[in-house]
Amino acid sequence: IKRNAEDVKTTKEVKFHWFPKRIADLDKCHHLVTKFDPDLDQDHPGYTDPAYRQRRKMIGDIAFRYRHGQTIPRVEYTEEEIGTWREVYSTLRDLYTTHACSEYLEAFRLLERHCGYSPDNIPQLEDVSRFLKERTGFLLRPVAGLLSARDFLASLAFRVFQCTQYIRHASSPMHSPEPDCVHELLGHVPMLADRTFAQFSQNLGLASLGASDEDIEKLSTLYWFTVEYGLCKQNGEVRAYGAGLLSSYGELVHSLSDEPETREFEPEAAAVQPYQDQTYQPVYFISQSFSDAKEKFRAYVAGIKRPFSVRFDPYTSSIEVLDNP
Ligand code: HBI
Ligand code: FE
Repeated sequence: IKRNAEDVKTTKEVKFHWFPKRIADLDKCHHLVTKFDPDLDQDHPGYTDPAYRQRRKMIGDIAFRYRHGQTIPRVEYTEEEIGTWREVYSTLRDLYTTHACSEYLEAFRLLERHCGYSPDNIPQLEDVSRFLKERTGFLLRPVAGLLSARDFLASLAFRVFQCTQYIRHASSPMHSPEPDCVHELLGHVPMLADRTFAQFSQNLGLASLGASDEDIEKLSTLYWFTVEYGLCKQNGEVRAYGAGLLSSYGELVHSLSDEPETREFEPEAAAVQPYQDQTYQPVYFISQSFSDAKEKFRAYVAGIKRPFSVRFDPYTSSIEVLDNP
């Protein structure tokens, strides 16, 4: 029996969180978390720089005005911003050959060839979005900062990645407390061009729709230890696929050194592992492959209780809500 979620709520008196059913509903998934905002976080390198905060606000306004289906406006980046990008790009690029997984490397080469990835150019979200659309159906939409986990995960259910467009402060090119376009473009985008990884990301999103706060917390933690900080096995070597690693020189080196503890990826364990958002992770999880991670995740999700189940209809980019038998 198919019916919409509001019906389920009224007839069964089961309470669960609102969630987007159509891709255009993502216009309502814009709740920001101010934890690392330069206006409020005294440790943010832009906190004492009004010009930086002004610029970030201007770029953030693009995201506030954006509606699904529109072309993402281009940003003309300043020389200083491009300088920051260049510094991170050239430093990380040399490490990728030995530290990034093969899926990442393949996509990165394509992005350099077709999408304006180069030390002297910050790629435009609209171009990258078109590229991803052709590869895996993923779309980018601009976002003004760190989103709530619920809104962020919900967009993944529609193969939409909410992507910041401003860049970190020039005084600390190698680190940003909040997501910025360096993190998104060098960390996330190449992996979203891989079919299996894209499916894994969407499955995480689908599992989050209407989930309890407790389950959202677990899914974010899982996201953290896979999409952000995941390692994988490749031809007997360990390589990085997590975006937090691939966009941070220091942590990328650290994660593949002898220092941290590594464990085989198990969703049950990764979902409750305490994590660090201020310094390097003390522990990383290694997947045998993305298909393996995907299968293990599927089994894990089957154990999450929801009074309904969801299915994504790719023809209409909408969610069908189905009764649980
Ligand atoms: N918001 N803009 C943005 N980018 C992210 O990568 C991001 C987010 N909000 C939450 C989040 N990532 C994750 O840490 C999980 O909580 C889902
Ligand atoms: Fe991220």
